[in-house]
Order: sequence, then C-alpha cells, then structure tokens
Amino acid sequence: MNTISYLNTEGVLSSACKHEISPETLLLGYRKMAFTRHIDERMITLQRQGVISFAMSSLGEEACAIASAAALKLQDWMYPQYREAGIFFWRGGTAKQFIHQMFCDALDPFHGRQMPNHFGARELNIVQVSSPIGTKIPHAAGCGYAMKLLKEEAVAICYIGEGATSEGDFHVGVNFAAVRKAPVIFFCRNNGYAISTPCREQFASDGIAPKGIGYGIETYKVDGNDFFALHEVVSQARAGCLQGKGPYLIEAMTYRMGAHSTSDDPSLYRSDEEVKGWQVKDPLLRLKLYLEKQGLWDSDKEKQMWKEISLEVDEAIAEAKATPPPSFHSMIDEVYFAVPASLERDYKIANADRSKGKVED
Ligand SMILES: Cc1ncc(C[n+]2csc(CCOP(=O)(O)OP(=O)(O)O)c2C)c(N)n1
Ligand SMILES: [Mg+2]
Repeated sequence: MNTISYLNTEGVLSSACKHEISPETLLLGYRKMAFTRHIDERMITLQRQGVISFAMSSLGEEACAIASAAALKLQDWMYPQYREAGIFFWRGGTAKQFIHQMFCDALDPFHGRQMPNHFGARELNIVQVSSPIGTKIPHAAGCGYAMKLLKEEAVAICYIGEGATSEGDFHVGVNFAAVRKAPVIFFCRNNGYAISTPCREQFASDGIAPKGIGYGIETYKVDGNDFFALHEVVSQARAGCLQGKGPYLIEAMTYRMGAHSTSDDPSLYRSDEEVKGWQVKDPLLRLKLYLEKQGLWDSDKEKQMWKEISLEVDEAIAEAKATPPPSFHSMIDEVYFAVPASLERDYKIANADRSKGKVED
C-alpha cells in the first residue's frame, strides 16, 4: 500500500495535495507541537534530577497527535495510549494540569493513583491513559458503537502503537467495530519499536495496514511526520465514519526519536545512524519550513514562541514543586467505602504516626 505524503523535508507541499488547512490551524498546530516537545524535554530533565519518578516523550511523533486532533471535533471521544500528550494540549489542556499529573501531586486530577504521562480529561472527552497496552481498543470500539446507536454526530479515535496490534484486544476491538460498522478511527503510530522490540520481530505482515484490510475496513497508510497528510486522512476518516463507512484503520509511519521512557536506554538496541536518518524528517521542521515559505512565520516569531512556551512551563513547574503530595488518607478513603479489614491495622498505625507528626495528611 502506498504511503500518503505531501510535505517534503524542505517544507514544499506537493501539488497532489488538494486538502486545505487554514493558516490559523497550521500555526496553532506548529505551536502545540513545539509546546509538547518542550514539556517532554523538561519532564525528562526533572526525572533525571530525581524530582519526578518517570517520563515518556513523543519526540518526533508530535504531528500524529496534533494533526489528528486538529481534524476532529470536541464531541469526538479520544482514547490515547501515552505518547499523545499533544491531543491534550490541542484540546486546551494546560501546562499546569499536565504537569500536576506528571508530579502526581495533590492537584493531579487523579490524586497520584496513576503513573506520570497518564493524562485524561472528562471535560475534553479524553479518556484517561491506562498502562496495559491495547486495553482501550475494545473500549473505543464500544464507544463508537454507542455513538452510532445514540445517533450522535461523533466518532471515537483510538491511538495505539504498532506493538499494541499484537495484543488480543486489537483483534477483538477492530473486528467488533468492523462488523458493527462503528464510527471508530484506529490510529496506529508505527514508530518502529515496542520498547526494544523492532517491528521485524513484532509481526510478519508488511506493517499494520494489511491488518485493517484483513478485517474488511477502510485503511490508510500515511506519512506520520506530515501534518497535511495526517490532517487529510483523519478528516476523511471522520467524514466516512459519520456516513456509516466506518471503522477506519490509519497506519502512520513515524519514528520514536527518543527512548521508550526514562527507564530505557535505546543505544543498547539501535544505531545512531538509524536515528540520524529520521532527524531530517522531523515534523516540526517540515511544518516550520512550509510556514516560512508562505510568509506566515519567521525567526522573530520563532524566538518569541519558544520564550512564551518556556515561561508558561517554568511557571507550571514552580507551582507543581510547591504542591504537596496527595493526602495520605485519600489513598484509602477515596478508593474504599469503608476501610477494608486487610488495611485496618496499617491505617491505624499510620493514623497514630500522623498524630505524632510522623505522617503528613
Ligand atoms: C499488556 C501489556 N504488556 C506489556 C506492557 C509493557 N509495555 C509498555 S509500553 C510497551 C511497548 C508498546 O509499544 P507500542 O505499542 O509500539 O507503543 P510505543 O511505545 O512505541 O509508542 C510495552 C511492551 C504493558 N504496558 N502492557
Ligand atoms: Mg511502537
């Protein structure tokens, strides 16, 4: 299957591209990609300094999240994996909200009961990330089917990595959605690796697209670092879903430029040359070069943008550093209706310690 690609590495848009995106969307898309990249970098530094426990970045894959989110509507339901922080920022999630979750502090909406990078927001229709890979695929299929039954003008999008397609949940979810013609977009970032496992050890098919064809659904293979191509295919998939042609599978060809997470050392399983080969395809660079050629962007705007982003993130980090951890009691009181017998002893001991000032509430 051909890979749809319009924007080359010099920022020149092919004349084959008939899809129009407003300058406002392109400029905002570029800014949100830069914002995501900056937050990712800062979170990795904080993890290295021992301030937070863990971080994952979407370095090099920012266009997948942001161009796809830009092609959807707020009423569409989003089921991210963990490399989709960009969708949260696109929908208006703030640096402060995201960073409190990264710190798992008292202002983290999930009260520290999740790992970092497990964002979500009820008001933004973003279902919270959960660690077990692929488990959201049947949920998204069910959500899309519900939208169909309720006759809502909304679709569900489920973001997965190529590694997730080896899970049973992928086959269960895609098959269910296919048979029910549910309005679901299965958006698969094929970034070459599932932690240290390269694609060639993950599946014998030619990528993920043949799996969509096998389930009898509309399938696209697209350049995952090309804002235009991504925006086009997700727009078409959304329109198709609403006309009853769903579900869709999109395989976005990209590359995980960073480590899997702060617990990983990719130098153990891939070469620097391989990484360098992808640097020129950087999605931010390609869109920036395009915007410059259109007279929409210049070096002064670039400098100003990074300054503003960095100030906003500095402020959010300072606030998170000054925020205490979630209350000790919330760990039990907000999870159980009554203190379970198995925890009663520890709870009493901790309460006694608290009254002696050893444990903070
Ligand atoms: C069910 C399950 N198995 C294993 C893991 C450990 N694990 C976390 S991320 C990951 C790799 C996922 O790769 P992919 O889906 O390609 O996403 P990527 O990290 O490349 O974005 C694995 C194996 C897990 N979280 N859940
Ligand atoms: Mg992967």
